[in-house]
Amino acid sequence: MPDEMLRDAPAYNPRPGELADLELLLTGAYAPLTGFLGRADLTALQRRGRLADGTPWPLPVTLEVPESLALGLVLEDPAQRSIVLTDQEGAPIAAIEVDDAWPTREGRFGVGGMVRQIGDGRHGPFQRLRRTPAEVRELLPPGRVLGVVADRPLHRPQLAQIAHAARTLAAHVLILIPVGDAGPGGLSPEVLVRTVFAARDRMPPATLVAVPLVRRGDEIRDALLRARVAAAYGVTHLLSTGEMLSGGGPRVLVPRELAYDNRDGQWRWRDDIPPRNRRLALSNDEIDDLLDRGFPLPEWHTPPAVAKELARARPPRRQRGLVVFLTGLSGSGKSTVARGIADHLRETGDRTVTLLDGDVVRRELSAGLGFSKEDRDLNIRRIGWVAAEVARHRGMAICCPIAPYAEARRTAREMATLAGAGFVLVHVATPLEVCEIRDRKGLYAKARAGLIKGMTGIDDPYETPRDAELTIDTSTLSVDEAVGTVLDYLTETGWVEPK
Ligand code: PPS
Repeated sequence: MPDEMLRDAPAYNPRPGELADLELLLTGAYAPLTGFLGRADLTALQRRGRLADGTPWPLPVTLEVPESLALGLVLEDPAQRSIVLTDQEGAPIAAIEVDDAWPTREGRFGVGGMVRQIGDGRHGPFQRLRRTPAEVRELLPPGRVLGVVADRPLHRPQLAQIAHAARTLAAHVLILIPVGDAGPGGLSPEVLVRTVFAARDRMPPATLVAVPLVRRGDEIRDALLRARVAAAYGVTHLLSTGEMLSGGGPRVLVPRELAYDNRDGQWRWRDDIPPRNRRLALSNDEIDDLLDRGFPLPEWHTPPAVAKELARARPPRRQRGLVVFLTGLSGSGKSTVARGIADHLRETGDRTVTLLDGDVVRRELSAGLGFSKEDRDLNIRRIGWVAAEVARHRGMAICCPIAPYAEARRTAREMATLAGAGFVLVHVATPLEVCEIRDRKGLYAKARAGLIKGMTGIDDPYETPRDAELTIDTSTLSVDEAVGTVLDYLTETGWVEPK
């Protein structure tokens, strides 16, 4: 269809995962797929793991649009069935010629059909590293190609496995770096790209390509899709990093576990090294723990250039922003403990401290809000947002609202995490009876007398946290002890420097 015919076509900006799929469709990485799947293919896929024409295919590749947009199309008329797909800024990337449309969920329609590139189709970060499968196949020397999907940083054991496999196969190495979403360890694509490049001089000659692969969360199917994409890029042998698979695509090599031999500093098969000379590769948790505490990753395990990138991406906890979030019933002692922590850290700590106290927040930030679920959720959202901003700038925010709902607390945690900060949830679990006896503000008495409604713990819910890092009870601890318990925890876990 000529482009003038697209002038009147509606435009739509797909979600990031759909845009990633779109790019893989346009570049041919999803060959033989040429568009988003329609119902016939989706049904066949669900029933038999194959497309309607019998081609094996691991995963649905789908596009959803608003109902109003889908209903405006006339599928029988080639001039009225296209949608222009744009990037986030609204620039056109491609057009889909819709040949199937169906309701999926409230207000949304699935659409299937061929996609066609508009302009150079480029969008998203890492443009310089993105190459189409055809471009890459062109670059590759003839012969075998060992593919590695580098979804984690490459440390010495992985590098040794790559070198060994490349040597055994006499293969050229092609490293595919998935940049569609954060990796399994939560590493951003940017960090992943930087760490993989930092390992480049420790690899046999290799071609590196960024590919917008997005994981769907089903390990086996995700691995099968990666194998398909790797095959499109010319990979003949794929070094597996996780789940094992067969069928379609390149041959998959399952590497044996390597260990460090401290007699000569070589990495070799674990079982070829006597146990007393053997050092096992560090687990991801061990690596994170070292970084969190500010220890250098050991050179026997990680090339210094890779270690440097990782330390840069994950500075020690004591240098990161932090949100300490105390939750508990009214009168549980949250504010008193929070003030104690704040006082202590203002005197001795390295961060600026912002105390987001309940009363102050309700006056300054949440004036006008009441105590309905909606208002409480909004209150916690606002507190969470401010706290995350404080922590983004490496400060410390201490919050002490009741925060009775788990979901709202989770949102606050998420916002802090996205800001690159720590989040420590402290459940101040003083029993209701004790809070009620204290009744500093007389609210419990009023609630019992039916004078106020919706009092947390009386006739309004409090969802006990299951994800608290710490639980304290001020009916069995003095204020000083409670403050001490929190400070000890923060010191032991590396968030606060010991003084
Ligand atoms: S929430 O649920 O997190 O939004 O609540 P929060 O902002 O922490 O406000 C709690 C304080 O408001 C007073 N108050 C009530 N609490 C609970 N339920 C009802 N219905 C209610 N009405 C007023 C109460 O004094 C709380 O203060 P604290 O410091 O927790 O005792």
